Amino acid sequence: MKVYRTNNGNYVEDGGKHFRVPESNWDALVTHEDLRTYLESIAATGKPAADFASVRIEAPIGSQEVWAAGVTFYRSRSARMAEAKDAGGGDFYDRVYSAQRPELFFKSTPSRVAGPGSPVRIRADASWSVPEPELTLLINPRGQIIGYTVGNDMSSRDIEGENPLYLPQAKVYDRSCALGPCILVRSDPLPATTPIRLEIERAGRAEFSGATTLAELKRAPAELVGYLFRENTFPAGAFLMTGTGIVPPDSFTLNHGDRVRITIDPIGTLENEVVQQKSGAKG
Ligand code: DO4
Ligand code: MG
Repeated sequence: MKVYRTNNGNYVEDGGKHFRVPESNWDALVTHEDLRTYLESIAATGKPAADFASVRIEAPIGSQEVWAAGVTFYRSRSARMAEAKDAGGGDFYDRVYSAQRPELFFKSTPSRVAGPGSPVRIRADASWSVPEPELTLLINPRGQIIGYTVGNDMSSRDIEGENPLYLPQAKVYDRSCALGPCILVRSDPLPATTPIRLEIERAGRAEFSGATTLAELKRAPAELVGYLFRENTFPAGAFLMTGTGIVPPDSFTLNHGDRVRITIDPIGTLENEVVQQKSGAKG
C-alpha cells in the first residue's frame, strides 16, 4: 500500500487503484495511530479516484525533519576515506564504519526538499558533486518505522573532503535533498535482497549507472532509528536516510542539466533534474 502527497490532497494506492484520502493534512496522516489500518479502510470502502492521473505528485513531507546516516555501506567508507586522506580525515570514516554509534547528521528542513520531477541543486562553490541514492525511513513520533521512500542525499564531495568539519555545508543547502515519489506503508523490514539502482543521464545518454542491495547495509534500520530517538522527540515524526552504497568514480561530477533516477523496486522511482543556479531562484 502506497500513499502519495499531491497538489490535490493525499491518495492511497492499493492493487493498482488510487483512492482519495479524507485526511488532507500530511502531518495528521503520518502521525495517525494506526496508519495502515486507516488506509486499508479507505481502499476497502472508497471509490477509485479517476483524477489521480492529472495531479502533480509532491514530496511526501509536511513538517518532518530529515536526518541521515552516513558510512553505512563499505563503498561509502572507502570513498570517504580516499577523499579525506589528504586532509588527514580518512581514519574517521573507517572508525565510524566499525563503531557501535553510527554517524547521524541533520540533512534537511522540509522547505529545502525537492519532490519528484522538481530540480535538485549542485552548489555553485563546489567542483565535485554527486547524488546519493538512499532508502529513507518514515518514522512516527513513537519511534516506529511506518514506511519507506526513496531519497537522494545530494553531496559536495570536494567540500566534505577538504575537511570533515565542512560536512554540513557539503550536505545541507537548498534542494540538496529529494524524497519521493510516495511512502510505501509497511512496518516490517524490507528484504535484504531489495535492490537500489542509480542512473544518471546526460544529454539523453546514460552517463553512469550503479546498483546495490540492502544486504550491503551494515546497520539495521531499527538500530539507526534507536540512536536518532535517543535524545530527540519528533512531534510530527521524522525521515531518516540510511546511507549510500553507490558512489560514482572519482572522475565523475554532476553537471547542470543531468537527470538523476533512483529506483527502489517496491517503492518506485525518484527522478530529478540537476540545476546549478543561484539559491532562491525558482527551478
Ligand atoms: O560522512 C559523510 C557522509 C556519508 C553519507 O552521506 C553516506 O554514507 O551516505
Ligand atoms: Mg548519504
